[in-house]
Amino acid sequence: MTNISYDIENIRKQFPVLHQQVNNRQLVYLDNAATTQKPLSVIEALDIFYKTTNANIHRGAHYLANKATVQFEGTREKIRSFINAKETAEIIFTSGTTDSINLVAQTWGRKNITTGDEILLSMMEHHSNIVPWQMLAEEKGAVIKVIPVTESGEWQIDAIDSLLNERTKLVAVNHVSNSLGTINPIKMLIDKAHSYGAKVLIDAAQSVSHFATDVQELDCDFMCFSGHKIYGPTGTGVLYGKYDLLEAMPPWRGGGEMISSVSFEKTTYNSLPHKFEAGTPHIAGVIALSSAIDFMNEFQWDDLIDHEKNILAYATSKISHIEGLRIFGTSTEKTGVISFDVEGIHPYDIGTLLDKQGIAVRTGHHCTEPLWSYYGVTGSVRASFAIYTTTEEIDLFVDALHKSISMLR
Ligand code: 7TS
Repeated sequence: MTNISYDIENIRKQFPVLHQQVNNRQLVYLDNAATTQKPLSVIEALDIFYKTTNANIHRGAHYLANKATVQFEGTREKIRSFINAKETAEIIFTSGTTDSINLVAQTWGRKNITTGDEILLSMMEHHSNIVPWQMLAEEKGAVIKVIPVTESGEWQIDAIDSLLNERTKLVAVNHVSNSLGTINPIKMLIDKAHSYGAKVLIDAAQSVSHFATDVQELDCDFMCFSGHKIYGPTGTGVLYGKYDLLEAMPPWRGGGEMISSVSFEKTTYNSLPHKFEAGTPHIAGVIALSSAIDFMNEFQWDDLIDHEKNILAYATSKISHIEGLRIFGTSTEKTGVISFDVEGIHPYDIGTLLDKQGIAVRTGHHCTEPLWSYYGVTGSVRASFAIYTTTEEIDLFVDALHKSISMLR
């Protein structure tokens, strides 16, 4: 990555959506764990694609088709380099993390999981890393096991050894929790799981935009993320898989592009990665995702991490003394997420009053219902930060929070 200094004003200039009033107040966007805003370069890449290039890929021999194909495949190489995969064939484009996980469950899972096999998840998984495995387990008679969490929102490390055994076929966990921000010690789990012969899928939806990911160093078998959480377009996502695993997996969706030849007697399938990319993908989105990766590559990870740590520490110190306020997720290893509730007040009411003051947060269960059951609540208010969040915005948020609480008490 080339070094540019962390110039927050310049960064914010690149995000037009931030510069608007909402409910007659300056917008303060603190819902970045749900989706990040898009820099001009990404918005323009979509615009330019439709204005100058629009054509279907891998099909026509004409100029525009070739141009679109080169750009689309160029993104694949950019993603390979971004996560340090060995080969571009290991990068499958999907519509997002949810789609990637379902792909693995429906292909690798249906082929390799049988009765009595165990799938290990954690208590802090997003529903999209729970439900596809439950559906598979139900079909195959497999068993779901769960790594419990501690009060501070970290894995109960000493429970892990007793949960892994030779029946464990898959471990599927997030790198960072969307509800708590906890950065999980996945390398340790990957190594332990491998010692039992289990495969490991990492849900990196909440980590790829926060710190460097190196799939070869991690040695994970599968990894997935969504373009829209890394400043790219919605409807784009990535599944990384080790080549040999992907090669041995049957295709999932049938259709154009994923075949080598079709006859009514016998159809043969395309090589990787196309075997898993049936139909016309989100071509414009994938090409614009390349601009999102370029945007990320302009920074030094250390600068991004420092900025986020500073914002998190500042916000945490400003709200933690509020009477009756409880923060969920207090690990020392966490990204810029603060989930909280206030005694006697429903999170939704706080969220609604914050919105009236221009502050966008998320309230509810954030698709992690089992986690909230563990805490004995139905959900939280969640403020989540990004590359463009400023301390001035945190001040506006904290003032608005004080006002909201005093109105609701
Ligand atoms: N896994 C994690 C850890 C997530 O945070 C999310 C989305 C997903 C999977 C699903 O991603 P998708 O792009 O396929 O929808 N998380 C959130 C959130 O926290 N608020 O809105 C979406």
